[in-house]
Amino acid sequence: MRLANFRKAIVQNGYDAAVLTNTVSQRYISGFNFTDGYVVVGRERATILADFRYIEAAKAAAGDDFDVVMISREQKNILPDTLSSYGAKKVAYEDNYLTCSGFAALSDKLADFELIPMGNLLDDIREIKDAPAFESITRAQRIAESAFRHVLGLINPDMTEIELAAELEYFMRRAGSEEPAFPTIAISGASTSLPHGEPANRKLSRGFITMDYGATVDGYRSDMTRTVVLGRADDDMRRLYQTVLDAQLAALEVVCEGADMGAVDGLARDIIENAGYHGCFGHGLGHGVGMYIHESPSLNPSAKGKILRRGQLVTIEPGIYIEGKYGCRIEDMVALTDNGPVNLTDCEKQLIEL
Ligand SMILES: [Mn+2]
Repeated sequence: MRLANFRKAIVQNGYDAAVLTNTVSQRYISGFNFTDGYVVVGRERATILADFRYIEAAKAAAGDDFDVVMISREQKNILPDTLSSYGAKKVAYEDNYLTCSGFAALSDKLADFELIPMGNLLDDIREIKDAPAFESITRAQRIAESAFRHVLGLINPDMTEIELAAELEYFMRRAGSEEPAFPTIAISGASTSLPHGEPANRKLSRGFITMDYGATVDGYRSDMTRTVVLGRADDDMRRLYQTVLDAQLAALEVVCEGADMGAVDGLARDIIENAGYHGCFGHGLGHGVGMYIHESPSLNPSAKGKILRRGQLVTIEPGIYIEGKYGCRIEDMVALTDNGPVNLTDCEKQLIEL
């Protein structure tokens, strides 16, 4: 299905073939995960080009749709030779992902072909998730949720922020996560006013603890944020937490296929503004998640007029950050499926005091 969709786009754009150099694109299209080599897709044929380190695994992973050819010293021209065997002239390349030197090397290898930048061609296909993508993200999310419940029993004032991040990551790894979805955020006290603060080698402060993290399954990421309190929350903290939660629940009510992205953002933003937290929600409401942790679309004030589409997946993550004091964010992921919006996050979010 993925290969067929990509091939259709190749034909529609008048290309003869595409050379995929980005590992995420290669895995998405071929199902094979490797870090060096090429996936070549022509109008009729497709080939995985891998060296000795990967060739056995490539042969095992490749379905009927892909030829597997070894890159070796004796076959220096295997990439142009493969394209020539397709009869290709116009060849699309991944300008979004190649470095300048990577492009120079590719141009050198493919001097006899017309190279055309493919822009967002494949990213746009990947943005609309199929059922297996949603399943992988859901599995990753289930792992992240169990890690959350695990650390709730461990958090104490003698633990450092780095230890908390490590506990989350170790638990997820043992539960089958390929790697953290992104560098785990586990911050406490005054650091929680930094939306993307880094865990430090210092003991957890009393007050808010923000954990923003995810797992990876089949190359797909999950993304969740929970804010808990070490000790007791005072009235200001309770009011702030409840405002973030109200904003999130309101946005979750309206996010769906056909909704205006700017309007969903605005609904949550107005709740926070109207509660008196002016200028304290300085980032967008949400973003797409897939094989990258941040993908299209973006829910933010400048997305007015952009419409959410079936197959997209977005986070809903309002926050309030009081400079020098503390902050709070609550984040779920919503899939816009054929059966309507589905919140993939199944994790408690009433204020937890530890
Ligand atoms: Mn996020």
